[in-house]
Amino acid sequence: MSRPTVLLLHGPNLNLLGSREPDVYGTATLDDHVATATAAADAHGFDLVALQSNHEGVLIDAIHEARRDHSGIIVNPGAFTHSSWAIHDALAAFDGPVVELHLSNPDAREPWRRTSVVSPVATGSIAGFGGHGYRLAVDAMAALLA
Ligand code: CA2
Repeated sequence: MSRPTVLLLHGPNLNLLGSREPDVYGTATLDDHVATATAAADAHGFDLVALQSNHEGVLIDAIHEARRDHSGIIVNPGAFTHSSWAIHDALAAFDGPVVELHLSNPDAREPWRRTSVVSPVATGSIAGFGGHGYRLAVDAMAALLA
């Protein structure tokens, strides 16, 4: 029997991780985080499919395709977290569990980061734990899929 798959989705500028703002986002690259999450998922018996895009429509298309292809979604929407009702609507149309993930704690930063339009359509949110958040997000997803 084939293993379930979970979409690990990253939004704009997260491809720059490790190259700038290490005080906020750490020194690990996006590939490092994907490798951490992939190993954690493997231990739980599911596979991850990772995608990063700087383009809102690409992210929305991936969420739509997840309706057919994936059991759950772990998503760090980047700054779209705070503005994209289109990503909100796409996630609302996904029937499985959605884990919202942030490296930093947006609530402890600038006031405009305190609103997430993704949180209302996420099963739960993990923020502020840096790279460790990937393990927490995968553990949460495993519990939700069990
Ligand atoms: O803390 C997070 O994970 C965020 O989703 C990161 C977003 C930010 O807009 C959210 O408020 C919180 C920004 C990602 C930008 O990442 C960069 C990485 C390195 C250099 C520049 C930007």
